[in-house]
Amino acid sequence: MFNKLSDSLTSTFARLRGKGIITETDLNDALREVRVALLEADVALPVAKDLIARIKEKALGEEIIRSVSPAQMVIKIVQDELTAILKSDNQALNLNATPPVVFLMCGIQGSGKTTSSGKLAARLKNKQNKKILLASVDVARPAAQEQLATLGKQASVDTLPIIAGQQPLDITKRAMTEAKLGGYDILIIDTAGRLHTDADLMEELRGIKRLSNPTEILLVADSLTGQDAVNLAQEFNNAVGITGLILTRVDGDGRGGAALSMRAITGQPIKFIGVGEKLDQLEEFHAERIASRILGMGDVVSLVEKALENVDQEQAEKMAKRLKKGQFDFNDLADQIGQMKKMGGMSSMLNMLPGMGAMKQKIAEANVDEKIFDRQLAIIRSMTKKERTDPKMLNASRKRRIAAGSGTQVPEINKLVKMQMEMHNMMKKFGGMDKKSLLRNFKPF
Ligand SMILES: Nc1nc2c(ncn2[C@@H]2O[C@H](COP(=O)(O)OP(=O)(O)OP(=O)(O)O)[C@@H](O)[C@H]2O)c(=O)[nH]1
Ligand SMILES: [Mg+2]
Repeated sequence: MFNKLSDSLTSTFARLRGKGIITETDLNDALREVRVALLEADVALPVAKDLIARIKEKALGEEIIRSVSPAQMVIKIVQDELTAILKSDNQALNLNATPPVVFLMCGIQGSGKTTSSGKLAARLKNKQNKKILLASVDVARPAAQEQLATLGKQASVDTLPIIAGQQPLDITKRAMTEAKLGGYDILIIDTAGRLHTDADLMEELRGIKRLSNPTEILLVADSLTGQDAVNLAQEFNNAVGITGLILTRVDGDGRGGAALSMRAITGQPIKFIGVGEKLDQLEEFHAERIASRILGMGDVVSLVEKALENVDQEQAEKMAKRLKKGQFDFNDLADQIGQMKKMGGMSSMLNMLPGMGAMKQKIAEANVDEKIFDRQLAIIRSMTKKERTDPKMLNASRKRRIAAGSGTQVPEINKLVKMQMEMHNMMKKFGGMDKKSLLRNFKPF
């Protein structure tokens, strides 16, 4: 569901990338697009505004000086702020009460309360070995209690026996007694989504809360909800004071803004996400992962860290010296290809690169084979020492000899020669760059 936001942000950052230095104008342009992307994804205006202000403050501050590259730094700041908005310390369910611990599920009609109650029960039973009692107090919709009983059966979790005609507050009292007497660890109360009026619904919820004293009041909300999400979350929060959110239909094609908005507006954590109709399709919420997904990027920072780890320090310094003089011959190219190989080849790198969707497609189109590194190295090894340091020597007959020696074809050698030339020209232009910039600008093909 985060694809839409992710797509527009990815194209914004694609324009930023490649830039050595980012001016305030660039930053403003980029942030304007980030803002549009957020709003288009249904992030509520105050939330988007606040986010942009924080990003701008950080990006213009001194943090950018220590950056990997200014563009990457901006992306990183955006990602960090998204993560900060989404993240919370108290994501785990609060079991801190004398059993039976009560969880109260609330939310509007059709948001996924009943399904999520079943999922949560299955999860707590299977993963934490808890003894769970499910109880539905939904007498507003026909067969609502039966629906929960069916889910309970599927999950092998007990449900409170149904007594026809009993009203929500009485059902709540009975559920409490049953949970105590039956030695249950947790009682999950599923509620109605709609009564005659919203005021009635809120009043009923307050009554159930008073009787059951829940440690968690979980607002179940459909992630496909657009701008309404904010009002909705606020309304429930004002009425009963929610302690957390369960976002459902994250498997759908919504625009992803609801998660950000509801989290920001209520200040309560997103505890779980529903990713399908089945009982086991409930996942813990991971802020970093969702922030990355929203940005449509891999972990830029870990990519750069990995790159730096793998670069042989000494070799990098030697290289830096040569670059200062604007030199780049086949020996240097061989070094670079070796480094690329060490870094785990293209495919593992691509998984960490930003905008990997677009990149991967390009790579697939270009039909790049990782074995290409070995072939390129073979070509360079088949050159004489002189040829390696003086690429201009490579005439047609020398190329034929090298092709025969390396088991390749002349066109491949031409490609490599062209690559060396391009690198050489680039190095001449950028002579004096530090090793980080060097890495960043190295394109193996
Ligand atoms: N794809 C998908 N479907 C879901 C998810 N969660 C719930 N659903 C479906 O949404 C529909 C409504 O779910 P319910 O759990 O009945 O919703 P509810 O909030 O209890 O509805 P009321 O009791 O009528 O207020 C069902 O068809 C569920 O299977 C989810 O995470 N992904
Ligand atoms: Mg229901």
